[in-house]
Amino acid sequence: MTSLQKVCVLGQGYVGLPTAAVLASVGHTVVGVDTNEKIINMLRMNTLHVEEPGLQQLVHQAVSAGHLTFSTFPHRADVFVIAVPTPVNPNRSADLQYVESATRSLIPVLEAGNLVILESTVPPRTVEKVMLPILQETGLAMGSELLVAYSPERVLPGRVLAELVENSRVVGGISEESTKRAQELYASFVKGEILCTNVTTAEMVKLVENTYRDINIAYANELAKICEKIGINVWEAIELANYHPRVNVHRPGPGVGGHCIAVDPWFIVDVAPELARLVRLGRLTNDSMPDYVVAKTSSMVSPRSKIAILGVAFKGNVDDVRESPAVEVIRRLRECSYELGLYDPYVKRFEGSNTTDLRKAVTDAKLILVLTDHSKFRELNVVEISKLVAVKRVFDTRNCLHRVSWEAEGFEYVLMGDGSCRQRAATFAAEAAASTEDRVLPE
Ligand code: SAJ
Repeated sequence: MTSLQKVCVLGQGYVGLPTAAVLASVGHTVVGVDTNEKIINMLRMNTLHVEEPGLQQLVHQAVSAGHLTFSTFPHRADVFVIAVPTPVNPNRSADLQYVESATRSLIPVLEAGNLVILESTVPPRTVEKVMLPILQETGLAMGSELLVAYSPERVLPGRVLAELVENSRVVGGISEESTKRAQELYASFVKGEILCTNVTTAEMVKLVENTYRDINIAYANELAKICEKIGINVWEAIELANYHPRVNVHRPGPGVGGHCIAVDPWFIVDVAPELARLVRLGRLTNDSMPDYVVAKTSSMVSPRSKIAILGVAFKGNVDDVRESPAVEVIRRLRECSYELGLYDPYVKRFEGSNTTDLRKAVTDAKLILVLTDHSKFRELNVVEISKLVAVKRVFDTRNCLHRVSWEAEGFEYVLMGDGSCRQRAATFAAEAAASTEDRVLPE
């Protein structure tokens, strides 16, 4: 067990705030730092800007126990954890301005023996090329007097507190001492394994994970298009393939959203554009899915008709719309002059309008278009919806509704990636012909 430390966590977003709270909950003295004064003032009044199960209570407890305070600038400490955003520039290179400014803000407070850990997702060699030149301004010897490490956050929104503690953690320092000290800090709250490597490998590991997922989803999306073309159901094909002990094909959908998987692969492209061909193709394939959904939707319902959209969030059971493929589909359908009714029980408001009124969204709709796999959609009152819509037709891009209930109410159920309806009809016709021949031939 490591000794209790004074820790400054820079960036109080969906990773920084939970990390600060968890560190404080095991007894470290933590200052949560954010340059956004509004956020800090809210946190001081115990109002959280991040919605995450259990977080409100954990922050409240840590603050009440005197282990967690908030500030707009870093204080002297033993350890500094940087968890700031790393968006992607319009030209798809990484925007490292927040990593740079957070690192720079440490210069006045750093002392010999301190440890600086970066957790933000970054292109490989960011610590070496971007942070170290700034940190050298302290005059401290890098890796011996000032310890520096990288450890990627790998938590899933909605499960952040559990995953912060339970997931394995990768830690890579610029020196052995840096790695060791960072490992000790994480060992104070991580129950999963702590895996040590060098700093640049640790940076790459995070990108390897999210890009694996992006390419896998791109493969599923490509399969969906192919299966539609050849008349089979991609969901069934993937499910059966996944029975193989070494196969795990992901799920097709209207595209990949969120601030991680839709962004991180570009950081690999950033460092080796000429080599990252598959990575780029995966990204482009997933980015093409909203177009595909819009084209299929347009073939089902004519412009100026009303479409009810179920789901605006980038994935199921979250209220986050960042990079959401649903937002892209909505934008394009509006451009094509469709009237849209939006329903999302998590997002609640989108572009200034209420999205919690299901009745309003589906009334007079000629199509129900499902774009997010919220679990709540399986419990929808189909009987009531069937009385409100103008045409009983559903296009499910996520395979997340209870198909039988919708078909029982007379809905035509179109599942993205399922070309089997056409094929089934052809199979029945062929079977009928074959059975006639069977009867005729022996005689
Ligand atoms: N999606 C599919 N098909 C699938 C799985 C996901 O279309 O089979 C879509 C989702 O609907 C969503 C997008 O992909 O639009 C991303 O969702 P996600 O659940 O795959 O990932 P995130 O962005 O919520 O979180 C990921 C996680 N990384 C991995 O699972 C490898 C998380 O552990 C990381 O901490 C997080 O990125 C991050 O911060 O990088």
